[in-house]
Amino acid sequence: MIDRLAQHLDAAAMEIRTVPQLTIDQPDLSLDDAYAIQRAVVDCRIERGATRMGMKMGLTSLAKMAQVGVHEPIYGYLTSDMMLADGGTMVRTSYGHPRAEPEIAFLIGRDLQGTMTEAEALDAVIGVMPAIEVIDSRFSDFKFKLEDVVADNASSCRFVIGASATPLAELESRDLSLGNLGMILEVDGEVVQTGSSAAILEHPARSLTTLLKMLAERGEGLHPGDIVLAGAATPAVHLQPGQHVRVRVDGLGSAEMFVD
Ligand code: 0L1
Ligand code: MG
Repeated sequence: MIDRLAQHLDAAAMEIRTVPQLTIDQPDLSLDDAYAIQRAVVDCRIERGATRMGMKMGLTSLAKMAQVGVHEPIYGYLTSDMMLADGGTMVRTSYGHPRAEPEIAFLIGRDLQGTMTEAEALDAVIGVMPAIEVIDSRFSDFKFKLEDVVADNASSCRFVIGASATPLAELESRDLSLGNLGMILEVDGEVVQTGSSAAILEHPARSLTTLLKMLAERGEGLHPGDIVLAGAATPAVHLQPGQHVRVRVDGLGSAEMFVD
């Protein structure tokens, strides 16, 4: 069942079509099943030549939870075929119904696994970057239950990371707190969403330790060079061809992309 459902979701992504929620036909699908399907979906990408680049946390803010009606954080994998260079262009018609959201990303410097304090996790962070996450659900109308969206690799689609990683010590030396950085999402130069990094599980470091705890439950962890998207600070906005999208984060700079 796991492989069959993973291939079903992978084919939907490849063929740019939506499918009914898995939980309609499989009402007893467990969260463990869903994470196993997710892993198999990612393996399909890896078999096509993509490489693992890190992890994303999803549904880490009240605004995001309210937008989709699922009320607990989830994680997914980032792979090389999802990465878009800063200032790069994404083709709208290659995806079903993509949306963009403003995020903060961590660059991890050493192996991390298990339960730890936020200070311990941050000690392994080389730097912090502004990021855009583009999400795209394989389910019609972005409607899903927790198990569906986990199986669908947390709606992963594309991501853009800002050009430079700011060390945490540098932020502190400028009297900026990672836990309360202003975040703006702009489309065509107009501000369409504003938020704060405090919306990300109250502090992005909490998103990192929550991810590590969830990964440890499946015997996994983070590795040097991993990128971790901590989660969005605001609801996501629909993307249309011709748009220029930029995320600005206080003290971290910006990340931008174009939609063709
Ligand atoms: O990155 C996210 O917060 C997305 C998680 C999945 C829910 C959604 O598709 O918005
Ligand atoms: Mg996100």
